[in-house]
Amino acid sequence: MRARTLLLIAALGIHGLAQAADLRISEAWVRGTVTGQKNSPAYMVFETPRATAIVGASSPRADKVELHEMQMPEGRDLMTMKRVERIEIPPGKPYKLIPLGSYIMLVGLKKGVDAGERIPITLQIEQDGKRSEVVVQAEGRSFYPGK
Ligand SMILES: [Cu+2]
Repeated sequence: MRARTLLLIAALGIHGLAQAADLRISEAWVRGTVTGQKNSPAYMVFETPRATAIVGASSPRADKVELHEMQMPEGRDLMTMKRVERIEIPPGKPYKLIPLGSYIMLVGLKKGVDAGERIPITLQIEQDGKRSEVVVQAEGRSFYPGK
C-alpha cells in the first residue's frame, strides 16, 4: 500500500521526482537517523537515454555530500567503501543507487533526518561534456527498514 502510494505521488511529479535535461530521477530517499548520527546515505533511481554522470552533490542539510561506492578490493573478500569523483549512469535502463553499490552520502548533518520529511539534494550532472544541476526532493524514511 505504502509503495503504491509513493509510486502514485512520484508519477504526479510532487515528490522524489526530478527531471534534468535528459535524466529522470525517481524514488529519492534519505535514510532516517538515530540520535547523534551525523552521516546518512541517500538513494534514488536514474533513467536516461544518454551516457550521464553525477559529478557532485550538495544539500543545505549537510556540511557536504559525497559520492560513494562499495568496492571489493582485489584479493580480498571484504567490501570497502570508497569515495569517488563521479557515478556513471549507463543509458537505457533504470540505474538504482544501492547500499552495496553506488550511493550518495550526506556528511555532517545539521540535524537528524526524520521519516516523512523532505531533504533537498542538488546534483551536478554531466551529459555530453556539459554540466547542469538538478534539485531532488528526497524523502526521509525510517532508520529501521520496513517501518
Ligand atoms: Cu559510503
